[in-house]
Amino acid sequence: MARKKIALIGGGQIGGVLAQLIAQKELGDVVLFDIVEDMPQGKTLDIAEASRVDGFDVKLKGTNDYKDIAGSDLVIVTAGLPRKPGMSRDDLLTTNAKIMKSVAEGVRDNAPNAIVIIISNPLDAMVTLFQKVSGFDHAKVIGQAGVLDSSRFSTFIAWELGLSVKDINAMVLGGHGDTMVPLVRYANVNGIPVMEMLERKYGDAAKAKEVMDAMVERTKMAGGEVVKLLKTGSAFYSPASSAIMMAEAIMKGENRLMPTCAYLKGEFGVDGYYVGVPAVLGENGVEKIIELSLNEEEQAAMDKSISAVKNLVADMERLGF
Ligand code: TXD
Repeated sequence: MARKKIALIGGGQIGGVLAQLIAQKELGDVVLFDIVEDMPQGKTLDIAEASRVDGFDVKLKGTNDYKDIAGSDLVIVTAGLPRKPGMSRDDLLTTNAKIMKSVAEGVRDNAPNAIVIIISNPLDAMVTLFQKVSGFDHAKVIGQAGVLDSSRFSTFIAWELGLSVKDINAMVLGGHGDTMVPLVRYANVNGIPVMEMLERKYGDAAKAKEVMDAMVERTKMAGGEVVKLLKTGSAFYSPASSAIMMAEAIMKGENRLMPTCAYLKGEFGVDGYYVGVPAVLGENGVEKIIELSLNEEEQAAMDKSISAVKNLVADMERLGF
């Protein structure tokens, strides 16, 4: 089997961890691209020099030239700037949209057959823009948010129940913002509903609901919680790990079901927008979108989140993208 090639566009905090994880898992050869000179070359050299110790054997190349991504099977994009003090949301949207446009052109012209995972924020808008500029098949351009949001939710549930996180299954859908939708009813411990476990623990349905509400709230604010502690920059280990789970499903054709920012053509009552939904990821990118039956409350939360995504995309279009 020919060796896979994975290009990482953006060699900052997340890009660096992505390169290390891909190498350690031997998912493919890595090209780390950034506009900052020497930095991606330095990071890939550093990671390569751990290969003897870690026992991996892949090629790693740092570059400032898009030509080096030619032939990539997968591209993961983290290029973009975080919000700085005094910067409005529109300012950030304009800055990152400009960056994403140039990235989409670079990838389109040099790696036209790649499947693409976008991580840059504001996520739902950046995925939309990348697809529009590249013209790539919708199923081959996706965004990472839900895997991380779900992992955060699962972590909090595991801590609360005093159980291994390995047995927790929980999903967060919708846009990657404050309106995201943690699906409480579907959250389970190896099939047993989490709410049932909480009610057993507290012997009181109202208290169980209160505890769950707090975990839902913490999940929605989890990105900000990390930002506040780090002081500079945002979460990078967990976003990188989450994108790797998606990358692995695609590279290995695993057909794994995970919450993915995917393009909807009528599913969940949405037509023509990228939204976080359960999707099957395999060798062609999105193989299938799984439509869940949502109750009234869940559908209302989903509708709210979808309209936040629509507003974000409208803002981006208003700014000329
Ligand atoms: O789950 C999620 N989707 C997210 C997303 C969780 C956390 C953070 N999320 C977002 O990912 C975050 O808001 C940022 O938009 C991206 C990347 O986060 P990271 O922490 O890696 O940011 P860095 O360290 O600032 O790295 C960004 C790199 C940096 O090295 C820049 O030089 C580079 O992007 N950059 C570019 N690369 C290529 N091309 C262009 N034009 C470019 N401009 C900047």
